[in-house]
Amino acid sequence: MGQVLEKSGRIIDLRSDTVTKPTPEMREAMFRAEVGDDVYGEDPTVNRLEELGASMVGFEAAVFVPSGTMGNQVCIMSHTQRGDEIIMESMAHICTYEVGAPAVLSGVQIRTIKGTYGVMDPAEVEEAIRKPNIHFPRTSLICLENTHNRSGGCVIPIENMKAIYEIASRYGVKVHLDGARVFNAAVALGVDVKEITRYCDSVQFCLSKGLSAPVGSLVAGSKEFIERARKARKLLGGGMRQAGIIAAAGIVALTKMVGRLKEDHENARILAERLCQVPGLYIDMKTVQTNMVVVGTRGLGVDGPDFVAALKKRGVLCNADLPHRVRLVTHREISRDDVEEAARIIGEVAAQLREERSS
Ligand code: TLP
Repeated sequence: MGQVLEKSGRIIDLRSDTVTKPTPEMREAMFRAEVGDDVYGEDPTVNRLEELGASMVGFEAAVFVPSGTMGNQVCIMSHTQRGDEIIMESMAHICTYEVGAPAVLSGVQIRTIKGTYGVMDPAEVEEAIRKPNIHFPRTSLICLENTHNRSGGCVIPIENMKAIYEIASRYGVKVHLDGARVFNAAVALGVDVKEITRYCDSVQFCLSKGLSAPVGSLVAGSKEFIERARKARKLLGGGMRQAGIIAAAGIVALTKMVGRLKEDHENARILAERLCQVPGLYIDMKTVQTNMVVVGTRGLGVDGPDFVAALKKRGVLCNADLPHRVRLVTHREISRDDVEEAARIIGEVAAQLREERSS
């Protein structure tokens, strides 16, 4: 085992905020949760979570789904028809990390637009919306992602969302927000999350990332939309039974865990500032807006997966999200001390690799 493990006996896991475990308060709530069969709409804890989630993001209704991926897919399925085209940013989670699901499950094709820090130019979005022509598919949906994962957790400005939403409305096209980390965006902007979610027709947000619940996401929208989404969830096998057990943790996530996300953002900033000092590593500080730090390794002459493997030996876990880039994510189980320790280890590993490359 690496030095860190020898010294502190602990691993610093910066792979994702998905690794967070439920808090003692969540476990207590799970233990005590009142439950029923949710496919019959009879689980009081799920019903409470859905009402709470819907009201927090300013929609009429919500449905509890097992994952962010299912949340996005249920929304795509409910907004589109087979053969439609949906527009999103070229590095969106939906087209990068969801196994081609829109094509498989909904029979739609994706049209991508290259963004800057995850932000699409509204004029390009308007141009990409298909105008009537017998040859063209119908554009039925635009998907936004806030925060934007592959750009390093960047926040999509509210003005940009508003501009795209207004264009979409003019063409009768719906807007879905992949808000896996929308509460990180709200905290970073210092606004109520409703200020963000007002510019979409549906949103999915994850309870199991920085908010630390063990499982689950919510999909929110109009009553009529959520009825369709509930049916799509059933079709995908996501109709759960006594799901109040996990919904109980989700209620704690929404009521107790949002405010603390700012600690994760502060820790990410400190980590980024430290790593900026390491020769061979590249960080675009403009991307360090929430709880992620993406680090270019090209300057070290090392590719991302090799850097990940070298760090793992020293007890620091992270992921390579591009061939020459690693992603570090801060979360509730990463303290300020962990960040300092991780920065120190990453600096040492980088120095060692640099030396090896130059000898
Ligand atoms: N993202 C995960 C991995 O899939 C990459 C992570 O570690 O960041 N939308 C966005 C923007 C996401 O970042 C994720 C998860 C999802 C959707 C999917 O959520 P889950 O993992 O619950 O299906």
